[in-house]
Amino acid sequence: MKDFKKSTVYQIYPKSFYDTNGDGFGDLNGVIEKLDYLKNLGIDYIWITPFYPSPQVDNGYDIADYYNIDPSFGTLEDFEKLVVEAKARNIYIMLDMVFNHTSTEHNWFKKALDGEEKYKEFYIFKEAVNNELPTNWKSKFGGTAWEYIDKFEEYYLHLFDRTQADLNWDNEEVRKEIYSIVNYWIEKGVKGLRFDVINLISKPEKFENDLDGDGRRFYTDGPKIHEYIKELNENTYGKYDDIITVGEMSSTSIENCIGYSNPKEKELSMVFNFHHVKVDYKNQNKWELQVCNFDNLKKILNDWQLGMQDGNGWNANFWCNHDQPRIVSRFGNDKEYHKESAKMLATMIHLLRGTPYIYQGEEIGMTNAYFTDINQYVDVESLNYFKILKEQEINEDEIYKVLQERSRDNSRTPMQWNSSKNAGFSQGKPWLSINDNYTDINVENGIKDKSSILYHYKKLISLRKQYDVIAYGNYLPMLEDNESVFAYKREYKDEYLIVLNNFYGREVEIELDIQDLEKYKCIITNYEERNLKLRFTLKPYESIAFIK
Ligand code: TEU
Ligand code: CA
Repeated sequence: MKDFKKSTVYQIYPKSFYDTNGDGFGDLNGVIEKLDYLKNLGIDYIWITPFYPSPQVDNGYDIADYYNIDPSFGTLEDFEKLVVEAKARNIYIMLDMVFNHTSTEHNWFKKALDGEEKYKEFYIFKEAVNNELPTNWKSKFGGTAWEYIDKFEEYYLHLFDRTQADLNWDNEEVRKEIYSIVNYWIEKGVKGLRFDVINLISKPEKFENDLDGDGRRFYTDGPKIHEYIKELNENTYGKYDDIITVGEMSSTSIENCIGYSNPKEKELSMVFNFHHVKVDYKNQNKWELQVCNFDNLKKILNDWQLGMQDGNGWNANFWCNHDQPRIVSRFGNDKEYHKESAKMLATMIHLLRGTPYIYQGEEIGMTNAYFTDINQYVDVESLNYFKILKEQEINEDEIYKVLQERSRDNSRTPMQWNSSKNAGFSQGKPWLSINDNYTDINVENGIKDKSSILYHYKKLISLRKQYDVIAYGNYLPMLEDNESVFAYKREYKDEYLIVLNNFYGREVEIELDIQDLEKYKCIITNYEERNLKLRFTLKPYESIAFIK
């Protein structure tokens, strides 16, 4: 059995990972073929984003059938083989469970539209109020959250795309269907579950306009959320002691996340939150640019580290996923300091208290796509916002600048395996353009060079297994007022860890207050190894960790 505090999770976006049949789409066999690469990296779990039958409006987060595999990804047999082959390499599979909504192509929704009352109750249909929409809530992908159905003279709720209808969790029948789905996959040998936007499932009793917001305050961490997660736990994964779970928590609070992840509460093993990856949003708006507010980043990460520790909660720590731009292009420097800044960011996040998640390609320093033509973009959110920003009469150059930084397609470009055609991802035409820098940034080059970003990640994964202080230690912020350095200490029994990270491309001098200097040894760095001193200068993007 694995200890999730000593584990590292690797996220695979299968559509962009490896294509084995030349149709331009990555597939499950592609994941199987690359298992040795992942074993070598040392990861413990693979989280695979949705591969179920889906019209792919939101790249699989619009599920039409929870019990099958979309033919473009393969078959159930392929999936079963993946579980077995992964296990043979001591890797477990974590599935992505999307239960806030289904695709409107799901049978439940189709039956609802056919007027079957039982299935209408699976969703959230409301009448107009004073000839207006039921509420003024906004979809997270732009526009209203309500879609009108003529024949019912009613609207249904969709917090995401109009083809992603929100499920009615207050209906016990819905909850039971969900338990069956989860148990079905557990029986197939799945050892991890990632629950998509799970803190949005409990809607308020009364639906009302949000006079100063987009509605999120009514359904985020909603009234029955803890009750529903406890019930889910009890009826599914809670019956086993070797299944780990992670909840994706949108706009949440530390207090709620302690509830979700404190083992006493019997809800989830750990939680993702997104506050630290919004520090470059201007006015909280993803579509307005601002440079990373470093003070804010430090404050948020320190508050979450300390808050979750005090409440015995557990964080899932990450910089990248399939919704986020590439971190080296974002808080690092993907030009002059590509290697240095990618390694610094890796060390920074992996040595925190919590379980680290790596998103495919992050371990070789993949960068943003920098697409220059709207036809290169595929993501529904990017396409919607391209229209919305145009309607706001923002000029096209500016819109491209925003998309180049914020589009989710940045993280979804195909994995760069080598410098051959299509980066070794596919023999056919890839569904999304490959980043031009693949001849330089790719796995094969990473394997050849012992000083690569790839080896740095490999080392971080093994350090977590080697030193208990990384897995279990207490967290203490250091140099809190420093404007360029993110530093912290960890302590566990008689083990001590010090981590120093320069977030900028200039030197910075720091002064430390530490006893027993000579007892500390360097365990990882992105420059030369050196000794700890009370006063020293960190080089551009330098990152160094010491252990006593
Ligand atoms: O994302 C939830 C979510 O709200 C965001 O990360 C979202 O993509 C972002 O706010 C848009 O700016 C999850 C999945 O990770 C995402 O891929 C899905 O599109 C979404 O849920 C709907 O299922
Ligand atoms: Ca394929």
